Order: sequence, then structure tokens, then C-alpha cells
Amino acid sequence: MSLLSFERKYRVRGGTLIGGDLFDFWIGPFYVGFFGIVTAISAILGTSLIFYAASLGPTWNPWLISINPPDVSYGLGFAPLAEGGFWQVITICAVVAFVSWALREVEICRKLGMGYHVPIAFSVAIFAYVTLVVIRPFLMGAWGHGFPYGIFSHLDWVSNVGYQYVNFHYNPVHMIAVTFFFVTTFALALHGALILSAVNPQKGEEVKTPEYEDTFFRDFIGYSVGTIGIHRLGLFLALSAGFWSAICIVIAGPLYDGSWPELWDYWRNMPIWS
Ligand code: 07D
Ligand code: 07D
Ligand code: U10
Repeated sequence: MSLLSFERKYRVRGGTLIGGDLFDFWIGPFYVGFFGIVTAISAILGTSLIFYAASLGPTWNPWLISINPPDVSYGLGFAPLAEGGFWQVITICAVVAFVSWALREVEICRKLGMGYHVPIAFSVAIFAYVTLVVIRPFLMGAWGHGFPYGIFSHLDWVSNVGYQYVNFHYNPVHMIAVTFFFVTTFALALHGALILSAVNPQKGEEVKTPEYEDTFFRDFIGYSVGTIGIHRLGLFLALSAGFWSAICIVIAGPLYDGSWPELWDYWRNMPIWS
């Protein structure tokens, strides 16, 4: 079935979580739905506020624009717009936009009768973001602990927060997250390479079946995880990377406030080494 006739077949009403038939339509290629409207409104509002707050700032250089959170002295209260209030409203817009984007994915899954794997995966990214700008600042008692919205300024934040704990690489959960990121790219490279080697042969050669893919890894490392298995594994690895990232930053401050290298002193000082 060609893509267009498939679309005609599935583009029918139903599956919405909210709003019934009201927003159950498409604009060009985009499914709208109640959550499409909410995403569009909150994304446009948030983006406009970024532009407005930038217009009050010192620069239009896109690398240097920065919308900063309030000073920590404001604690968990609202700050005046120009003193971090913009950051607070933009953060609300962003959380609403991301969550409604995920719910729009859910509605599309329901329409197609598919699993909810994509919205679940996106939820982990949202969880990491919410950890950075809501959960951790809340646990530390001030919105000022969120990261600023600017291209270079958010890099400064990562570096400054990293050095605040002396050497962030010694955060054991950061190690786990980094390792999951590395494994994810390794697994994707292996998978992309294996699929292309089987289904994109030289001219005149035949496309190979999944048995060839299985056999390659059995010959090579004695075991094949299988054709569905590699996708389960890939999803698990990638979501673990995002999940442990959120954990590594939420423990830095609320749970452990010292130097990460010192955390390992007990290990370095074990008598067994001397
Ligand atoms: C390829 C999917 C497409 C998405 C893209 C990003 C915007 C922002 C808005 C100027 C992989 C679209 C960008 C809408 C423009 C304004 C106001 C995803 C792909 C192309 N970062 N970060 C970047 C965000 C954090 C860090 C680039 C967002 C944390 C480091 C881009 C968030 C920490 C480096 C960007 C976020 C952190 C970057 C490329 C939110 C820890 C880089 C992103 C909402 C996670 C790299 C100059 C990319 C860079 C980079 C966006 C959060 C660290 C501007 C939207 C606070 C160390 N980040 N980031 O490709 O070149 O992602 O920076 O949480 O080196 Mg960042
Ligand atoms: C937060 C993004 C969420 C995005 C969303 C979607 C739009 C729409 C529209 C394109 C989590 C946004 C969508 C805006 C766009 C269109 C149309 C993803 C998020 C919801 N570190 N470190 C991490 C490494 C060092 C430090 C994570 C490596 C130093 C701090 C990851 C190295 C010091 C923090 C990681 C390294 C330091 C981190 C980031 C190497 C600095 C965090 C990934 C090789 C001196 C952050 C939750 C992530 C974190 C984080 C990797 C070095 C500090 C594991 C590989 C030693 C303070 N670091 N790091 O979290 O955990 O993605 O955040 O040196 O806060 Mg680190
Ligand atoms: C996978 C796969 C597989 C495939 C695949 C894929 C994974 C089995 C079968 C998919 C993978 C790819 C295609 C590869 C490339 C992908 C990446 C590298 C990931 C990163 C992606 C991007 C960078 C692209 C991001 C683009 C986006 C998000 C689209 C932007 C869309 C909009 C702005 C419209 C949003 C629609 C909404 C909100 C619904 C409602 C619609 C309307 C109300 C009408 C339209 C309204 C507007 C345009 C205004 C909205 C404004 C917004 C949101 C903000 C803008 C603000 C301003 C101030 C202008 O496994 O194999 O193959 O293909």
C-alpha cells in the first residue's frame, strides 16, 4: 500500500484522549488534536517571551542571548519579570509544551493502534529537563539553581556546576550515564552497519535475510541478541543514558554537597592497597 493510500485509510476520527472530535484533524502533514493546539500555543508563547526578554537584554548575538533564572535570594518565590520572572514563565511554557507534545504522540499511537514506546522515550528526556529546572532547584530551595536559557550561558552553567563539585567525572552516577551514552552510540553503529551490510548489497548481489545477521554475530562473538532484541536493547540503553543523567545531577547538591573526588577517599585509603 502506498503511503498516501495508507494515510487515507488511517486518517479517521477517534483515539483522542481529550477534546473528542473537536481538534481531531490534520493541517498538511501534521496531526493537530487538543495537545497540538496546546503545544502550539505554549511553544509560541514561550518563544515570543524569549525574544521579548532578549530585546530587553544587552545583545542580539544568538550565541550570547541568555534568559537567566532569578537570584537564589528569591528562593522558591516568584521573581519580577526582568529579574528571572521571564525565565520562570518560559520554564512553565516549556514544560507544558513538552508534556503536550508527548501526549500528542500518545494520541497518534492510539489512532494507529501502536505501542506507546515513543512517548515513553520522550518522557525520559522531559524527566531529565524537569529534573534540571524544577526538581533539583526545588530540593535546593531556590529556582536560581536552574540553568539559564542561552547557547553559551547554559554551557557556562554546566561547567560551573561541574567544578563546584571539584571534578564531576568522579560522580559515580555521571560515570554510569556517560557509559550508557557511549554504549548507545556503539550499539547504534553496530546495528546500522549490520543492517546496511545485509540489505544494501553490491549491484547484482542478493539482499540477505535476518539469518545472515544472526549468523554474523554468532560466528563473531558466539551469540546474537536477535532482530527485535537489538531494538529493545537500543531503547533500554538510550533511556538509561537519559535516566541516569537525571539521577547524577539530582544527587549533586540535594544528596551530596562535597567534592566528588573525595567521595572515593574511602576506597583509596583501604589498607589492602598498602
Ligand atoms: C540533534 C535533536 C534536534 C534538537 C536541536 C536543539 C534549541 C535551542 C534556543 C537560543 C541533540 C534545538 C535547540 C531549540 C535554541 C535558544 C534560546 C538533539 C537533536 C538541534 N540543551 N548542551 C546544545 C539544549 C542542557 C550541553 C546544542 C536544549 C543541559 C553541552 C543545542 C536543552 C546540559 C552542549 C542545545 C538543553 C546541556 C550542549 C545541541 C533543554 C546537560 C554542547 C543539542 C531544553 C544536558 C552543544 C552550544 C543537540 C552545543 C549543546 C539545546 C539542556 C549541555 C543548542 C534545548 C542544561 C555540553 N544544547 N544542555 O544536538 O553545541 O541535542 O552547545 O534541556 O556542546 Mg544543551
Ligand atoms: C536535559 C534535554 C531535554 C530535552 C527536551 C526537548 C526542544 C524543541 C525544537 C528542534 C539530558 C527539548 C526540545 C527545545 C526543539 C526543534 C524544532 C537531556 C536533556 C525535553 N559529561 N555534566 C551530563 C558528559 C563533564 C556536568 C549528561 C561527558 C565535566 C553537569 C551526560 C563528558 C563537567 C551536568 C554528560 C562530561 C560536567 C552534566 C548530559 C566528557 C563540567 C548535568 C546529557 C567526555 C566541567 C548533565 C541531566 C543529559 C545532566 C550532565 C556527559 C564532562 C558537568 C551524562 C560525555 C567533567 C553539571 N554530562 N560534565 O543529561 O546529568 O541529557 O543533566 O567529558 O547537569 Mg557531564
Ligand atoms: C525513525 C525510525 C524509522 C523511520 C523514521 C524515523 C526514528 C523504522 C520508517 C524518524 C527519523 C528521522 C526522520 C531521522 C531524522 C530525525 C532526527 C535527526 C531527530 C531530530 C529531528 C529534528 C531536528 C526535526 C524537528 C522538527 C520538528 C519537531 C517539526 C517542527 C514542527 C512544527 C513546528 C509544527 C508542530 C505541530 C504541531 C504543534 C501540531 C499542531 C499544528 C498546528 C496547530 C498547525 C501548524 C502550526 C505551526 C507551524 C505553528 C507552531 C509553532 C511552534 C511549535 C513553535 C514555533 C515558534 C515561532 C515563534 C515561529 O526508526 O524506521 O522510518 O522515519
